[in-house]
Amino acid sequence: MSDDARTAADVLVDCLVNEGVEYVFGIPGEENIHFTAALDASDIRYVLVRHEQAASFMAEMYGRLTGKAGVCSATLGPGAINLQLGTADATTNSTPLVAISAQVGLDRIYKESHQSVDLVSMFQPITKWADLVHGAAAIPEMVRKAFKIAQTERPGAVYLAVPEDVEGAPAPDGAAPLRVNVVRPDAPSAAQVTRAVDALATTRRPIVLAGHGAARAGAAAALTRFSDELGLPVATTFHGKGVFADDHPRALGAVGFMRHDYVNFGFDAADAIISVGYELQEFDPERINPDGDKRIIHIHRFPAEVDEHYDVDVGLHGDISRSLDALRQGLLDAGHKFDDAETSEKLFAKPGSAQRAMVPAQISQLLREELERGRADTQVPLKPQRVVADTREAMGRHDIVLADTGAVKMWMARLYPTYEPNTCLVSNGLSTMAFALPGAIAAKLAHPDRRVLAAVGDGAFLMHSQEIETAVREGVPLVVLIWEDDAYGLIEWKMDMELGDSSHVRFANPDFVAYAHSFGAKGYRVAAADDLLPTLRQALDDDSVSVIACPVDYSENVQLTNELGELTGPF
Ligand SMILES: Cc1ncc(C[n+]2csc(CCOP(=O)(O)OP(=O)(O)O)c2C)c(N)n1
Ligand SMILES: [Mg+2]
Repeated sequence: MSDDARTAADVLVDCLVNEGVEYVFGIPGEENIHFTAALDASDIRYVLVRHEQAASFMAEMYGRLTGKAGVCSATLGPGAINLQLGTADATTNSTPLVAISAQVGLDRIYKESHQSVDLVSMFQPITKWADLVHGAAAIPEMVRKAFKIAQTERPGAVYLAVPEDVEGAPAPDGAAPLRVNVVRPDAPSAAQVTRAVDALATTRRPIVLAGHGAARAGAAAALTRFSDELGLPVATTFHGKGVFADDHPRALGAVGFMRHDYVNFGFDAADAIISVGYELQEFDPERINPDGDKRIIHIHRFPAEVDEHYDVDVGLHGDISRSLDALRQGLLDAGHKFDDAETSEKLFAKPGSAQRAMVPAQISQLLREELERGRADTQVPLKPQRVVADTREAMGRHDIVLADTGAVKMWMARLYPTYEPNTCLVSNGLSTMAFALPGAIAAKLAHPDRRVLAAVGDGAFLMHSQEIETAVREGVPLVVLIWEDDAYGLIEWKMDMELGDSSHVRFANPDFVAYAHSFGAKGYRVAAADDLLPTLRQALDDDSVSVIACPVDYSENVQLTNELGELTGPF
């Protein structure tokens, strides 16, 4: 193309290429045809979707798995508005995402005009930055700024509106992408480390809480060293699942369930929380510090949010692995080691209580036993524990499962043993429904070498089932496991628990096998409990798109919350 024919849209695409963008997820519109054409002429793969909201979830999951902002694109007005749910989900889930939409031209944006709404104002509260591209010359700086903001801790979403007359304008002479620089974290200050060592010296039973930030920072190895050498137990948040392997002897499991779960016993007895990359949007700190009396060491890239149940004693701000290593060394040098043969008994025994000591192994044993009971159960509809056990059995350690929002998330997040970060993905910031199927498409594109499974409720599945067509057309193999209860199960659970009855939560489903076939995907129905594992294996080994409908018995839900409510600790 001669330089004369180059448009601002070409500059925009050059800038995306410069940022390392591999995929743009979206639906074109009349007002961004130059952008779409420029993408087509580039090495970026355009993944055409069937709903812009699904594009936003795809961009989010790509960003979550790679640390590089996922990009979604839509036309102005309705298309842009459809991008908002995944955009908000990305911001609340600390995930880098860049949403780009068209906007009406500058020649009419100031007046009442067809399809014109103030998109920038609509995106502002759900992004770290939202702005209108005022002219072609601004594109290199605005794109660089967008990616820098989206990808810098704490990551989140950014939105750019590109007016129709801007994208089609001639490219300004010399407009070219800017050099990509990355904000790098440093070591924590020596003074912070010393203060944290001193603070922990007065504690007897600290517990480590590893959150989403630890997963993003790649801090798994440092976290394991920290626990191993100091003898400290580790719980994770739902987003942190896998950053500390669940088969490690000091793993306590994931905290975040709506009731006092097994893992909470660890927090009940602790007098300090060493929190590693935890963000308060992941779950309310009141759940682990109800009296606000635990000493809190906050290790993250940035200072903590203010909350009366999260009164930080010392903050270590810097690279998370380096902070963990420095604190570990500081504690060892000062002679503080929390769990050797003599102290392990004391670790979880409340001072002055007759309660027998609880060591981490006893907590993880409760989780294991629940899963084992499920594995052996043969009833139909299947027990949730059986579905979780068989899903775990069918998946490899690196494979990726996305657990959608609903009762399904609760069962998966609390029970699914996870061994590597970002291999069990939930949305627990915004907790949106329906991200998992579109998200699975992006997960497979980000990691073609891994097998990907979306575990979704029947309610959430039908919110974005149209994306099966996208997966089939784009040749993206994945498995969708539908937990079928003919209801919005989580809401029914809450109503049953708190009101003793439920309303407006039950619905009918289509024939999921026929539905899958109609898209050219494979469809299975689990008729016996022992069918689930072989069906999962067959579908996962198959290089195609498969949908498995599995009836699930959610009478287990209220039973679980009742049991947990009565469980005071068999210790
Ligand atoms: C987009 C969206 N709408 C509504 C909700 C509230 N909500 C949370 S879980 C849930 C029910 C989910 O039902 P289903 O997908 O069938 O999963 P199940 O709970 O039955 O496992 C609802 C309505 C939400 N989180 N997100
Ligand atoms: Mg359901």
